[in-house]
Amino acid sequence: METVATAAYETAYSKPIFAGRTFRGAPVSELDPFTTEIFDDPRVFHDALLNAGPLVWLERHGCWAAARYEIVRSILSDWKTFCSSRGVGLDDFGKVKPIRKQSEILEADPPDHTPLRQVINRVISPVAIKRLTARWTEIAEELVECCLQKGSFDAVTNLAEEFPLTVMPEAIGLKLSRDYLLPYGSFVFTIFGPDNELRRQAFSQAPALLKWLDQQVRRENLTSTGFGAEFYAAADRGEITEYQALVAVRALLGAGLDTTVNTISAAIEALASFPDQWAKLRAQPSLARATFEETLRFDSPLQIFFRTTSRSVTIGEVELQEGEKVAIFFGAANHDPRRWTDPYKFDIERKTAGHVGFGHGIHTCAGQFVARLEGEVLLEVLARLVSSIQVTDPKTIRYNNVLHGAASLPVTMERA
Ligand code: OVV
Repeated sequence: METVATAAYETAYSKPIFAGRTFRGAPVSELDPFTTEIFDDPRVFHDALLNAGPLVWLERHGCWAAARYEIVRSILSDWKTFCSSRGVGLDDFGKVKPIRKQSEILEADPPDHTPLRQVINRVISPVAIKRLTARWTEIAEELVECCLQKGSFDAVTNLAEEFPLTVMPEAIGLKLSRDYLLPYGSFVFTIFGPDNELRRQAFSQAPALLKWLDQQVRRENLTSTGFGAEFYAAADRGEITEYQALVAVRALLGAGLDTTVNTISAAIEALASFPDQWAKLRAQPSLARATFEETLRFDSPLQIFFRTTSRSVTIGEVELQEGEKVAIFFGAANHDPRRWTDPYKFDIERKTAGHVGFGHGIHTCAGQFVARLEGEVLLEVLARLVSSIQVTDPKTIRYNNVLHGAASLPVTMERA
């Protein structure tokens, strides 16, 4: 197996990426991927993983890292061997009790996973959500108009957060406060990571967040139209249990906000950084959906989920035993030069099919059509109403163990 340790890798972080040793035939990294130095600049680390071979041993966490596109796809395709029911974070639910009640959609394998997934697929299918387009376009136009009046504003809080926070509670049918939506999303994702400061901080917020959540997801606290009511209607028809309907609402709240916020701000940042692509989008606003898709590849909002081996398996030359954790690096796989030409070029006309920004296989993002509609609507409105986007100050990063995105992105926009 190739082991790579070039000069660039040696200097990017506080310690070398590779220890110069192997473990069970794979290169060993002593570096902790769940630290601010890598959150700030993941590319060097990702390129090193991609170069090193099919698997790298992350010594700090006692787990494997998979970054190459083909390996990532093959792991995600093989849900029998690489299961989700033992958790998609670093904790093995076979050994550690989950802090949230185990998700019957995210943290489940077939056959348990299947009925709920089918209901979710139907309730938020492309056809089912199409009716939202006109209303969401209106909201996006109002919001962008409001930003244009400000001139200078924060593309994260004023736009990337504001849009999903306006359209999603209404679409789900939430009656109660939206105040905890983003904190809950951050919490859910960061606890997939290792026991570090970020995760301990999240734990300290758990009681308040889980109490809020418990109220939000109840049938009586949802409007009679909306995704939530439709999940409960499916329960009434006996397609899923009442509890599974609750799990579906909970999944929308956890997975459906921070992820799109990050993708929208990433798209705005990329369009500001690649003026030729912004010009292309302005000339042809119908490229909005493709722009959102390329953003998912270029700057993937979800960086890492884990799988657990349910039996022994060989990847490359490494023999994995039952009960091992593998970290799937979605963002890195979306930059694998074996698969993508010029991977760090943002190209809205690129053929993005097959990117793993929404994952791959039976657990592929269930909300992907909702996310795409949000992205398409907002970017199309920007392309029509805005002539220029300039980043005026460096962005700040929102630190999270598995999500990647900005906390602030100061911009100015001019009216078209
Ligand atoms: C994909 C995802 C993220 C967060 C939470 C859930 C799912 C859930 O099922 O609760």
